[in-house]
Amino acid sequence: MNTAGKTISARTERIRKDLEAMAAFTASPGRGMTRHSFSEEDKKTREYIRARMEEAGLSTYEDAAGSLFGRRAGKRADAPAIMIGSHFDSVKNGGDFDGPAGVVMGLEIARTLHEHGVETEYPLEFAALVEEEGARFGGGLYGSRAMTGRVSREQLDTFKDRDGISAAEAMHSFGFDPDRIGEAVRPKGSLKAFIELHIEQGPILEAEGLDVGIVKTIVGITQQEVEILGRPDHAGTTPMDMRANALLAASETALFLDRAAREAGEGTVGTIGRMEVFPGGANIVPGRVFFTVDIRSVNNEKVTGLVSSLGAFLKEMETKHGVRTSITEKITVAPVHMSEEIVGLFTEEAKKRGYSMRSMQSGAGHDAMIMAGITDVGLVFVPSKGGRSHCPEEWTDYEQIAKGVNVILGAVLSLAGA
Ligand code: HGY
Ligand code: MN
Ligand code: MN
Repeated sequence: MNTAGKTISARTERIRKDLEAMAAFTASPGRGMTRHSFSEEDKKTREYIRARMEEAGLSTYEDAAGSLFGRRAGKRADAPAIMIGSHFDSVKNGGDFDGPAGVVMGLEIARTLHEHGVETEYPLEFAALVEEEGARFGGGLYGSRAMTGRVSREQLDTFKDRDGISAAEAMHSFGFDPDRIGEAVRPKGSLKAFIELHIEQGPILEAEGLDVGIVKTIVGITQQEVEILGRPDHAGTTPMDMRANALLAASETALFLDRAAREAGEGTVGTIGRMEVFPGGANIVPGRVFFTVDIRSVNNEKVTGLVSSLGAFLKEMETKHGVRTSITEKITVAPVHMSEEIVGLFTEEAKKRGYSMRSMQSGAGHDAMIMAGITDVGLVFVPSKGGRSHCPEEWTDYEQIAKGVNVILGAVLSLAGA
């Protein structure tokens, strides 16, 4: 979209500067990015982002859930806002781009509009969302779920980190009152759109040598937590046929999930990403095992079907191994389709700028899939080097990010009535 006849564009060096600065705020220097919500690293990152928002002329605020926003007024003060951004927390030992690339996209758009003195009809809100990964409290997509009324006050007490600190306690330590979580809900009609840029976290764009991916669908996701209770016994004196070995039941369940996901087809995936064995002694038969389950598919029936067959399998494990099992749902989101209008605007802008592109499905979850519950959403992917993500090797060239920013900038200028 031209502004007074000229096409305004992002500046790569500012994108690089922001991402390099934020990359320093990690709890695992030298071993990738570890930035849990409401941590020291969160605080440093949040303050860095807030400073850049204010430099870009935005008025900043934090909502009751702890997400940070920078607001840019539009000519129509009471018009619904266009929200632009992503999350700034990370997985453990993850990469520097998953989340922050989308937050920096927002900062760069805000700066570009500011320096060109662009006025829009609609107000804009640039978002830096917390706890999308759920790496600290489990479940995830927390900032967007809070805005859409999908975080209860009770969950803030029950969702705990590995040290037993609840989300409510962590929020409190950061100056947020968990009792006010309901105030984070965005009133119906208060948003015109939610637009996110994200790294692809997969191999397609790089393999096909494309500049941007325009996401049409995000897969359905469920994350569950399983506990298997057997009996801790002496590893030397307990005969093999007299054991209630929780790890054996857990191991057979892992093999079951892998097989069932492959057999489900349609790109369905099932993963056990975290497993903890207790009491964890070399000479003790495992009495308790905790593990996470992550199941995704573009076909929601595959997700629900896999969850129920997993539950049935756990019951079989109870009989076979003399253990007790429990399964707790942390989050479940159905597949989501992006706004056709916004997909069209992205496509048009990419064409105008001569960028190569393709439409895509996202196997990763994003805040956009939750925001789709209250407004139109759009999501642009930029390539991931080697398709890698959620690891220190995660990388996207800054010029590639700039192209994604330009595609969104053009769409925002159209949507916001510049
Ligand atoms: O798990 C996901 O897909 C995202 O990275 N939170
Ligand atoms: Mn992620
Ligand atoms: Mn992400």
